[in-house]
Amino acid sequence: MAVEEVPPGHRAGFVTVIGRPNVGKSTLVNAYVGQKVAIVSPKPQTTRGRLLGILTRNDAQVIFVDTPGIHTPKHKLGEVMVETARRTIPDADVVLFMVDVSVPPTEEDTQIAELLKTEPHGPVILALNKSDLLPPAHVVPHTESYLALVQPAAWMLVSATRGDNRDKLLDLIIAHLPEGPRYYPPDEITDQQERDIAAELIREQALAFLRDEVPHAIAVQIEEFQERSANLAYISATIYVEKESQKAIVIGKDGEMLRKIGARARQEIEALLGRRVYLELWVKVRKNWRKREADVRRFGYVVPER
Ligand SMILES: Nc1nc2c(ncn2[C@@H]2O[C@H](COP(=O)(O)OP(=O)(O)OP(=O)(O)O)[C@@H](O)[C@H]2O)c(=O)[nH]1
Ligand SMILES: [Mg+2]
Repeated sequence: MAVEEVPPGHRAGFVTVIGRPNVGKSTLVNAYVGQKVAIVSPKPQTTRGRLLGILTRNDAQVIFVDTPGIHTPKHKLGEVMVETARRTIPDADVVLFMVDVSVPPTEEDTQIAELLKTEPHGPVILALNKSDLLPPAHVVPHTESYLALVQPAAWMLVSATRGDNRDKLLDLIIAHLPEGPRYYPPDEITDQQERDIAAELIREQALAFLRDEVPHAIAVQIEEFQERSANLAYISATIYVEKESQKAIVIGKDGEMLRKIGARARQEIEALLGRRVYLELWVKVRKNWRKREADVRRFGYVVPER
């Protein structure tokens, strides 16, 4: 690949976004990239793998590494997720540690701060997210509690959804990146294939419509992805669950739930691909797959190689 011309002083590097589940890591990465590269939901443990969101400007290329929320795992899938997140730390030029500042630090935040003491890492920037939900009386005590946990190179109160301080945080991140040329062509926004994002968009709708443990027990596999014509793609996918009872819930009465998930997912995939999509969904049981190493791997959840 030819080295692209960049202006003098150009900065580039990898920024791993770590934090406990549900603090808004994927929301922030999507906002910076300007497109949905990572799915988002109000439920914890949405992101399951490492994925890139690439922001290219004239003066900088920031490669955000979105990671699964760090938590105490309860099954093999959880172990792979947490290990995946941990592994990104030593390779990053900047660690963006994100917390939910609207609440005080939790046990998981403390665990992550401990993790940062053992893993070698570059400068840490603390993103105090969800500042829009922070009651004024709590601004100082919450901020101080988080600053006591980790001594960051810099920190910022931010709202990923409302946009407050998002640009300032980005300037701070870029200021901590090394000078150098781009790693990726300027039009590249992620490392994922279209079919991988399509599978994630189906899982996102399952997370949106289903309750309790059911959405967490889901894995989505694309069976077929065909271009039927210049403006129509045919996609067939299987939604795997862990129990017969979950299968019944995902399908719903007279197939109503599956139709709802499919209709919304189809719209999202059409927006991604920029063409019409014919989406066919199937539901199958793979008993306790999250506990079985071979199944977890089969569904594509593997700790990435260095
Ligand atoms: N009020 C408010 N909500 C936010 C903000 N940022 C994210 N959220 C919401 O928080 C929820 C979780 O967001 P995600 O981006 O999926 O969180 P995550 O950290 O990637 O979660 P995991 O992938 O599970 O680790 C979603 O409902 C978001 O809309 C924010 O700044 N303010
Ligand atoms: Mg996420």
